[in-house]
Amino acid sequence: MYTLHGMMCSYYTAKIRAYLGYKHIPFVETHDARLYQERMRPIIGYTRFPVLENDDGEVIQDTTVIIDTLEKRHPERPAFPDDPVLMLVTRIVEFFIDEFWVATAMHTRWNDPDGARFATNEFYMCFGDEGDEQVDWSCGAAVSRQMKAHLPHLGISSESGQQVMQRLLEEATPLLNKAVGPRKYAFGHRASLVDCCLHAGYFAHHYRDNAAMQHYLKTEAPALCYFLDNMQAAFSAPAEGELSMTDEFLAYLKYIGPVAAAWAKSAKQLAQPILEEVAQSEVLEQTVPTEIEIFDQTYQRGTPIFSAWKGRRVQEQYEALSDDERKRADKLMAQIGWDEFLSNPMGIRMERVGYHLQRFGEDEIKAAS
Ligand SMILES: N[C@@H](CCC(=O)N[C@@H](CS)C(=O)NCC(=O)O)C(=O)O
Repeated sequence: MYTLHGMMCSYYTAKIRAYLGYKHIPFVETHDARLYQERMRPIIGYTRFPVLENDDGEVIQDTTVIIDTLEKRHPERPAFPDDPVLMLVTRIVEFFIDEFWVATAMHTRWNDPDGARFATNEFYMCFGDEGDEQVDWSCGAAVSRQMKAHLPHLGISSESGQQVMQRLLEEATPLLNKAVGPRKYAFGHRASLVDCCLHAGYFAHHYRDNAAMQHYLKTEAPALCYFLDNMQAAFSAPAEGELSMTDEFLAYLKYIGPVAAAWAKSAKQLAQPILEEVAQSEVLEQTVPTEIEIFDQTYQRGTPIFSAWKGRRVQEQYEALSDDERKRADKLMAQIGWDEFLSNPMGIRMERVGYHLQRFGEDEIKAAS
């Protein structure tokens, strides 16, 4: 039996909850912050939600690593598409939603006073209302302070950054609302990992926080709301049938793809010199300043090297394709703006060792330089 240490208001917890439900993997979910601090934090070495604990003592942190591990261990009701080209698209969406889109979720939560009030109150309920606001994770006020401290490096404390996020939300959401809905998933009539990612992109913040974005979704994007409720109860989501690209989802990908690719490219360029310098055993946790051109504006934000790793995973999926698959992929990648990123590979690889990211083996470095 697995225990999911998460929170209802946590962006990434929604991805794993949907995944476990879809997979029919038995689990219990706990929102006990004290239990987390006492038992999980000493093992992982930092506080990050969600964490998955197995009865045999195994503790896995990071949604991507959790899903990679469980998908191998529990092949029934596969969440990864059989078609490697659809898997490539899944990795792109995962990269975008996990690493970039999260800024839209932080924006609607913390830059809307109603969202901030709602979230702070939730943190009080989860973490308690007595404690030192300056001491990490000691009470609701301390957690709110820490979360708000992320706004500058997400590029959403400036007015221009907020405008970029708002426009992205208002233009991408109607497209997704056309692509998913009742009995309708991103790749047709069957759910898969990409749906868990999209669900996470909206559920905890945009959909659940009692703020203007929630009202917008309920009034303007009812099919997407239906999908989000459906994925929250993903146990009953269908696991049979072929997955395929739909016209509606392709329209969504054509919109978000170039934004995601521009940022992946920028992260790659900035990560490369760091990777060339660091020792292999060094923990990679740098955040580098990145900027991309979007809507005729320069959007600046910090990019953790972790995001470059997620971009590298997209590239690895592409590199594993056969010649025929690559022909199909190249056509699609050109349509969604990922051709340039994928044709200029980053030589150096990274890997997760324990709960940290490190540069991959020495030989790799020599070969790349
Ligand atoms: N890459 C991680 C991200 C997890 C993450 O950032 N979780 C947020 C809550 S939704 C968190 O714990 N943030 C704490 C912090 O940033 O201090 C994953 O996919 O699990």
